[in-house]
Amino acid sequence: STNLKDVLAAEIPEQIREIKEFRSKHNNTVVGDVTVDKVYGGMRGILGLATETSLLDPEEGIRFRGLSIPECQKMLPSAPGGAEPLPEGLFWLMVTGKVPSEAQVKALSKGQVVNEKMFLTLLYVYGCDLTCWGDDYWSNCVDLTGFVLTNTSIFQEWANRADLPSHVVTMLNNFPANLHPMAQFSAAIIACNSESKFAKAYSEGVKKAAYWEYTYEDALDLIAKLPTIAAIIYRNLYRDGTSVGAIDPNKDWAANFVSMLGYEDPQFVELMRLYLTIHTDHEGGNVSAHACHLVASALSDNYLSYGAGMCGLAGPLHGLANQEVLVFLNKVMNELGQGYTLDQLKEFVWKTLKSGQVVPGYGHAVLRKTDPRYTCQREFALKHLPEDPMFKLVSDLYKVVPDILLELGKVKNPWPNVDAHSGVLLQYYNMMEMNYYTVLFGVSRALGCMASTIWDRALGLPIERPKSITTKALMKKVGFS
Ligand code: FAM
Repeated sequence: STNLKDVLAAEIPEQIREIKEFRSKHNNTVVGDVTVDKVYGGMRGILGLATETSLLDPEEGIRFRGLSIPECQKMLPSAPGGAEPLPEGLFWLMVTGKVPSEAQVKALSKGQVVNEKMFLTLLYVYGCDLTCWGDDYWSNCVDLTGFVLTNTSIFQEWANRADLPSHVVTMLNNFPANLHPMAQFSAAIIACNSESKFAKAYSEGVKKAAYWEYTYEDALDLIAKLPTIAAIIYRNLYRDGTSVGAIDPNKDWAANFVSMLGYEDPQFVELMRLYLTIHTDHEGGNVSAHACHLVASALSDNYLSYGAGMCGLAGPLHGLANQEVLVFLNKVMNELGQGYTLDQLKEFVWKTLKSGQVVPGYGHAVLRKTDPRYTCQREFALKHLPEDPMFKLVSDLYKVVPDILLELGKVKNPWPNVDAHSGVLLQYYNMMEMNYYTVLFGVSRALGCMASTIWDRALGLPIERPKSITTKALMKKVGFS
């Protein structure tokens, strides 16, 4: 089937059965330990979450449902004439665990055309009595098709779900220009809560077994709306409030997003396909995914929970690092100019560290090697912008920063992460507004968070509630006096 919801519905019972059997045998098997260090150390290293969509290996980096980034680049469908994977394909993979066909990916971007057989099935499903339609048969058919298209979710995929409620557009248009784009983004997402099908169904008493179906609908609606929200923010802040234009159902999600932002370069579209693919997911414990999962565990709908995740992504140690990197690179260029030497770069990095700041784009809580998301962006740059001076600066920093961070002694991972590279690629295609970069990250991260939230509801996961303790009680517990 090219219908993701049908494919997912077929997967869920088997997954529930497997977990049930596993838990019946291993619920009491110990899988880790908690030390005092971990209690104070941001829960680093505590195994406490099951997240199905991706797994992060400290040495190798991320795998989405078992596939590395290079494997995704090879195996996921790309756009006609393009080389980079379509984010829609990764979403399908994260939701179902299976690599989609081109037709499945297309159906997700575009929705499906109602053919005659489907139409007659719908007539049957809606229980219409054709005989009473008389002379108005065809016009009623047209009305019914419209009704079905707008009132059922079956055929409304991303291109068809992108409209925003008017109060959200009004709110975005009224935000002051000094409100950070991520604050605007989070607030607009949360305000879409008025559209939540889950919240409505819950208030009407829907059964727990059906939660995932409404969560799925909200997930697809939210993913479809994000580029529109993001593009309105961009146009309001940097393009005099010009219109984002209409969605083209023949274009994929990334291509529509790029044209709503006001860009046309096909290479930039390719970059965005890659960008929106690699930022989707980084297993469950990172701040944005974890915040989203935590809030969703209270059965807050997808808009509320993803809005919470985006408030976390907006922090400088997490998603805002891509903005911070560009600020840092510009400072280097302003101070040293293009003719810098590696020794001057080293000195600049030491100065940054001695002033108490972190080197943005370097380090990671889990990774212990160069982030493969950095590597694939570097490969893109080597292919498309090898002579770009900002790319050269990023490459030169790669030569000097790891040794400096190692010398510092306390940094566990001296290697670059995803954010060290993304900004220079965007700048090359003339997207210069670095304050906006984290919004792009946020559009992408929805694919992972939404795939996970659907599974949270399908598996009936409970409200999250880890135990906390006071220092006094902890001291007593371990016999410290
Ligand atoms: N520059 C300077 N100091 C750093 C550093 C860096 N890039 N990375 C880590 N450290 C310091 C860290 O601040 C800590 O110092 P204190 O003990 O004085 O507090 C020490 O090294 C040990 O930290 P760690 O265990 O190696 O890292 P954490 O797991 O605590 O933190 C990061 C991980 C990502 C928050 C940290 O490496 C960092 O601040 N990096 C720079 C910001 C950044 O690039 N964030 C983006 C991460 C990215 F993958 C994402 O989420 N999008």
